[in-house]
Amino acid sequence: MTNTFAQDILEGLSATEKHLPSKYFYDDNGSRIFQDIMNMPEYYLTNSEFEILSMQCQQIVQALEFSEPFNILELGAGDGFKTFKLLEYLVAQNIDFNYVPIDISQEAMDILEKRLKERLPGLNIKPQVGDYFKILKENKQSEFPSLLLFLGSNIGNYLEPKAEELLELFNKNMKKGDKLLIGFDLKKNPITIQQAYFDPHGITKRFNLNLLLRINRELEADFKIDDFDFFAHYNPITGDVKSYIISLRAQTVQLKAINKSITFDYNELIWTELSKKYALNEIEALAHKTAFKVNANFLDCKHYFTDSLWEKG
Ligand code: AVJ
Repeated sequence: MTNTFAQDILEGLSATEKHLPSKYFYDDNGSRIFQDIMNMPEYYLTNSEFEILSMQCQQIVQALEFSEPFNILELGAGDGFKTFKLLEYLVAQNIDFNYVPIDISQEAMDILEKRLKERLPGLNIKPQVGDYFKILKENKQSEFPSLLLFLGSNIGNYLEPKAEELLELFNKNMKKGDKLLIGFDLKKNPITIQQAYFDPHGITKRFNLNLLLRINRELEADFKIDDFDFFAHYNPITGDVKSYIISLRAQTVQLKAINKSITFDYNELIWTELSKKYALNEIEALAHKTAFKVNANFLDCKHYFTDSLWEKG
């Protein structure tokens, strides 16, 4: 199950239709570029979810119906910017809870911990760097109820069978009555979505090409970044945004660390990411299929995004 970086990259680049896993975008540098994406006006997801978590935190906390103390585990916390408003509300209400942000970037967790300790001195925070499921499994032993946060539309990165598998794994590692607050980006005007992912500033391009730089560094490869470009496309029927790296020339790249070479055709594509958009009825169906019950949906005023509150039945 634990494929290494080298194995995953080689497998993806050896396929007839080349692909690379988007989870590898997030080295320290990639996590920083993702912060830049979240700050672009076109990337509406940030503001939509921020609005939900700041304007509706009272309703969200009410809907939990938890006894105190409880745990909040955030999967892929990043800079925790969106979650701040919810945490701030809980601290201001003197609600007794532990906040456990989890991320694969040590740098992101260090920054988050430092910032939260300054801004919310009353907060109980225990950051964890590493594997979601190991931490979730340990948390299942906790006597306190738990809220899992899987925000920011991270679920959109998974193909349907993988999304179901992941949600079933969450479910298995939760106690009856535990809740999951999960962010879904909703289907909307396709132009709005297209602009968020194929941005005019070239930031999302940098985010994608950074993966080639990471391969250069970690696998001693010789990708020439200027010989690659970026393309993203939204299909409003399926709800799929697909992102690609384009090879601008016929070229061969050496991966010295694993003694392999990869040949690219002129204009050949490498598929790098899926960012799936959902309709509310599709979210409902996904919850039921993975043994959850939907307690509530919290939408922003434009109806661009929902934080959906699920309960383990
Ligand atoms: C972090 C997975 C939610 O798919 O919207 C942003 C990543 N990719 N722009 C997304 C991303 C291109 C983002 N997620």
